[in-house]
Amino acid sequence: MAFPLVSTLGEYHGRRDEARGDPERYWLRCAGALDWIAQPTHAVDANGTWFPDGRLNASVNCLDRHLETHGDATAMIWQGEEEDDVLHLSYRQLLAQVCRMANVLRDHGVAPGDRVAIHLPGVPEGVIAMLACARIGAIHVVLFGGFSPEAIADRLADSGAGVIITADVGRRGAKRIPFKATIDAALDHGASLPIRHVFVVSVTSETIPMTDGRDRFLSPLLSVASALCDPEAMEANAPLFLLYTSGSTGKPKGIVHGTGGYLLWAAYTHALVFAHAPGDIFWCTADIGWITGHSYVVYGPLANGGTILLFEGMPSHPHPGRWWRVIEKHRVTGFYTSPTAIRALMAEGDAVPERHDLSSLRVLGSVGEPISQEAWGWFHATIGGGRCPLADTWWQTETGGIMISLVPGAIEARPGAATFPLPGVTALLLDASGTILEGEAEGMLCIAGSWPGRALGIWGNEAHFHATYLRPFPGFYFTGDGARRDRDGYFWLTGRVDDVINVSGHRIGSAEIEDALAAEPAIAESAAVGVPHALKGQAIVVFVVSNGPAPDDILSRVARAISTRLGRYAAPERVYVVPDLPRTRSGKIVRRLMRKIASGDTEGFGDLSTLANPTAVATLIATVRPHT
Ligand code: 6R9
Repeated sequence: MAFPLVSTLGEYHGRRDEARGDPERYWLRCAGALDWIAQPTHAVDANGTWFPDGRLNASVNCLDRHLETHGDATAMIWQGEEEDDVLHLSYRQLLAQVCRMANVLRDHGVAPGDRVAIHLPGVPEGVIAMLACARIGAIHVVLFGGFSPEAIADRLADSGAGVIITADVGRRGAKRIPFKATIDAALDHGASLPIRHVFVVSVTSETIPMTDGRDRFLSPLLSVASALCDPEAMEANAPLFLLYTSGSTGKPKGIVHGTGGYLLWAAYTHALVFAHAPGDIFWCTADIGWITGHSYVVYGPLANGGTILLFEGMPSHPHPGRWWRVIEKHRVTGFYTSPTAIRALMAEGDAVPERHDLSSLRVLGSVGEPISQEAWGWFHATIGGGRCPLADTWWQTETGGIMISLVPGAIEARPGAATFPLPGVTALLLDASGTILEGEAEGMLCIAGSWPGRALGIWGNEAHFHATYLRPFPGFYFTGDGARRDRDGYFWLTGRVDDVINVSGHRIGSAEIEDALAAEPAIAESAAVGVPHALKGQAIVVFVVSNGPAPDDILSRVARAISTRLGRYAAPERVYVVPDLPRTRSGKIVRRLMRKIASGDTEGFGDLSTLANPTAVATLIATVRPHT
């Protein structure tokens, strides 16, 4: 059975009303679209636990169950960095590879509930490793390729992973990214980490250092492993994966997603928003190290039996039309990417995509940050030929999948608006005092009630989940985002209202950067803020107060501290050395003021007399003005 269809406004209203009126019935019916080992008899219990008595296996839902109807259909097209490096894996072949990997893990002592870290470039083994973990009930922890060794060591320590799957190197154009060396450095850094095995995928034939007894190349192990592997019957609320993301506190959070509710949400939202149909070739450009890669490269489209496209390379290498070439060559039907990528590709000019046949495209999506009307218009007209619906999809790591989005055919688009909550999602706007705002309004975006994709919690810190998301506005899930609702009920996202900076769709907490700088002896204190940036959406601006006379190399020390502690992805755009940071009388740094000044907006500060040091503001303005 498939998900209830939504392709007209009437159907959208029908589903929305059903989900509201009788959620038990609606979600049990939707759950029928998955294959269960033990069918759930309840959708959600009083504690907000989804499908409490259901049992299933996510890899079976993504692979085995499609064999009967289309086992020889392509599950994955992999386009390598080199134009001629292409791999087509049928569902049958992908299942065999997943089983081999699962057997290697099992043979090395990986048991249900164990954490397996995955740190890989855009090779098929990334998807295979995730599904292999799912098959044996292990919890995967995919670590983004851009993390520094220290950032990786922190996440390995927090997750307690015993096994890592990595690659010798990653390919980025002519460059080689040292994946294995990064893991080695992370393990040197965290000498007490309980890592038993490091499995290495050979992307190239380069020789790399291997540690005896710990490191093994995967391919000889896979070639002798059985292609059959019994799937583990998992409880619906057994964790499927942890994924680290940044919040407004310094420590990244391991967001835990369960098996049943999460998988249902990934598949349901993929079917609805991308109007999934048999034969579709879906390309989500996200790295599997982000939630978008989990839900829309892997779980959603494979659970729905589609063909996924995985691309190893970069958008503009070796030529600016590389992505468009990939779409043309592989006849991609659904294309899901980020505003940052769209802005960069738009800047290359219309002649680039016009050289390619993009007529296979049927539906487009955008995710990760607010999309401007201009970028929306260009994507829709120049890439979608004006005929493909373009869904601006709002959601978060914590929500598991898309929450607010256009549904093709049902909702009329408005460029730059995420439009309406999907059936089953009740989105609200609250003011700072927690009062629900009605009609046309701007406020803090919250979600009432639960939905199947909601994260189970934060790894090792249940109370933190509650404090972060549920306590600010009791009774509601608080997203950390601001939004505006227009007269017709359309939602327009306005950006984070907390201290989270969104650089090219990557979440970075102000406190994470400030913590990294606290470790640098030359710096007494610092404040990091996000400012608008034409290509990245937001860029990081850091204010530092030096400890005594500022050393000449303070700027490079700032850069080094951040790239060592977090990774190059968090590099600041501008750094200012200032004598003092504005703070309240109770000692809190007022980032709001710094954000305004760093954005070049130096008027209308309101009453500064509540600051402990009001003169700091004039100094900041004088320091920043020549640069904005
Ligand atoms: C899926 C993902 C979540 C944060 C979220 C918001 C921003 C995501 C957006 C959007 C405006 C959209 N965000 N999609 N803002 N319009 N369509 O990106 O997850 O990495 O956890 O980031 O990204 O601020 O709160 P994640």
